[in-house]
Amino acid sequence: MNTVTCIAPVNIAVIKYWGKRDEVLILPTNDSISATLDMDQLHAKTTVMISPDFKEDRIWLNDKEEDIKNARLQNCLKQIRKRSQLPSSINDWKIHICSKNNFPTAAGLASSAAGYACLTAALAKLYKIEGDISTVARSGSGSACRSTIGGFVRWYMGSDKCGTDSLAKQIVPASHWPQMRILVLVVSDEQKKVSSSIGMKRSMETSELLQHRIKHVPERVNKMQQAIIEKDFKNFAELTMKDSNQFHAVCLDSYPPCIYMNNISNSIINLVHSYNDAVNNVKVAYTYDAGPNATLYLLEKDVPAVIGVLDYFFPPNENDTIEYRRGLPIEGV
Ligand code: 2P0
Repeated sequence: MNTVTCIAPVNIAVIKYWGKRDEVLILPTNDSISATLDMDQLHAKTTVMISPDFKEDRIWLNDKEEDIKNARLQNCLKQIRKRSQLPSSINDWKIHICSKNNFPTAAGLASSAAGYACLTAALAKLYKIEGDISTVARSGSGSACRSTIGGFVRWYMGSDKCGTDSLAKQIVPASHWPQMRILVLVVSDEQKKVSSSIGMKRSMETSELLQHRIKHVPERVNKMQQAIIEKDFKNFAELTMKDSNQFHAVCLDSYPPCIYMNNISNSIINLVHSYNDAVNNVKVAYTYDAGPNATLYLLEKDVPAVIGVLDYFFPPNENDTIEYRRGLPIEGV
């Protein structure tokens, strides 16, 4: 086979990854947990080709040629070629990579996660690699390891120095909790000013709160895993919101602060708490990545009522492109 095309979805963390203990190998300071979205929704699509006619490795991202010498890209390529099952004569051929996202890049919608997961999956297929590929995706972008697997996924921080045990594993498939839905509210599709990599480096160097967080995340991760296994939405939702809030508090505690959310993001937080108070239950949870866009976790039966409230307070714009009427299911791999 000379050409392989793969699709990999975005994942949205409910326990956030923020901080590296090794910048080069991309080893995190804590475990994290996410849900991988359905394939049909926000995703990256990558085609890789190998040919004796290609003179050099090349990559195009969203129709624009990028530098193949990028260190993270090279990390992935080296690992893949080392594990390749192709005959060595073919292994030496050059490759061309073409990748596209169907959503805004670098706007806090986990574009690098989907991108590197997709690239890794396509290369693994082309080079006939078997076994775990999450460690390869991780070396491209940390959160990408979680997008190589469907359902609810835990990225174990691992303990060895080479990173061989810093990998993603499925907690449960999407079919375990088929009522779970995700609404992505695009507040802004502008590129973020401080990239996640720079932001988390700054937090590691300057935030005392991050040191506190690192000590307490292990307990929270276990509680979250339990809530998912027991399908306990109330605990799941409260842990999700608290973790998002703590992550953004760490960002503000960094110096200079990383300000990812804006006034609309904050209004959505207030709206979610007001809604939960009004119905006297925890029906919706928000979470924010390194950007102003909100992701809401809720159950299918509550989607119509929540969308009604959102439409009332944030009337849909004629130009809105992302269809969120039904809520996005998580991926059922
Ligand atoms: C997460 N984020 O757990 C957290 C929450 C952003 C906020 O993982 O430097 O793009 O490539 O490893 O993977 C974004 O971090 O950073 C991220 P690198 P990555 O989803």
